[in-house]
Amino acid sequence: MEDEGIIISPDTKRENRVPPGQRLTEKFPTLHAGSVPRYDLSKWTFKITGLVEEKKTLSYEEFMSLPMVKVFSDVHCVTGWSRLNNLWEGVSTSVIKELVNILPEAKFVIFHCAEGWTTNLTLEDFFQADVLFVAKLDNEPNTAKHGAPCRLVVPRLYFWKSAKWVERLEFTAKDKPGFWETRGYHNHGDPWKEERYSYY
Ligand SMILES: Nc1nc2c(c(=O)[nH]1)N[C@H]1C(S)=C(S)[C@@H](COP(=O)(O)O)O[C@H]1N2
Ligand SMILES: [Mo]
Repeated sequence: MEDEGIIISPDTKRENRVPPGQRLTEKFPTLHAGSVPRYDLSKWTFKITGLVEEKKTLSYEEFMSLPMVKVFSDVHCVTGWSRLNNLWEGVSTSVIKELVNILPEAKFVIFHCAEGWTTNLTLEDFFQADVLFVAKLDNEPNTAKHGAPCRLVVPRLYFWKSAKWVERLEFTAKDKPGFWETRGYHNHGDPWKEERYSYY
């Protein structure tokens, strides 16, 4: 697959691709707090804010005409299911660096989603080569229940970090634990270390 220019998420090359405590499913369950938002795409925007030289707002057309890449990855949900062999297509996070100048003080990015749902990543995790905002899954347009029009996928972390219905990025110097991270989930979420929950 590599010769087709697909970015292969490194965890798919492990001899055992199923992290501890996970079981495989062929299905693709949906999980979220709140309801699936209904967007008027003619009014939908994607905003980049916080510690950037100049804030930026993109329309749906502008966002969808950004260059896209393909990523092959596995999905590991903290509730215990894993879904292998997903082929995503969308906007690589590296494109964000071409849209705005991120200030050197920025160390984290916060994802602001529909209904006020948030999650947080370090810039190091955000800019891994296999992280993208997906438009398609397995060659079909992504669906609303799985986060369309703008769904982040972070293959190397538990799936709750893969924010659905992203509306705004905020670059920050200080971390801001998100919806699940402030309700007992681990702040980082590496499935290979079983970073599921944190106990304060
Ligand atoms: N905006 C938003 N994104 C979200 C969530 C959510 O509640 N709201 N739930 C997360 C969790 S806990 C999981 S497991 C995955 C589920 O994604 P799926 O419904 O596509 O399987 O979405 C993540 N992204
Ligand atoms: Mo989850």
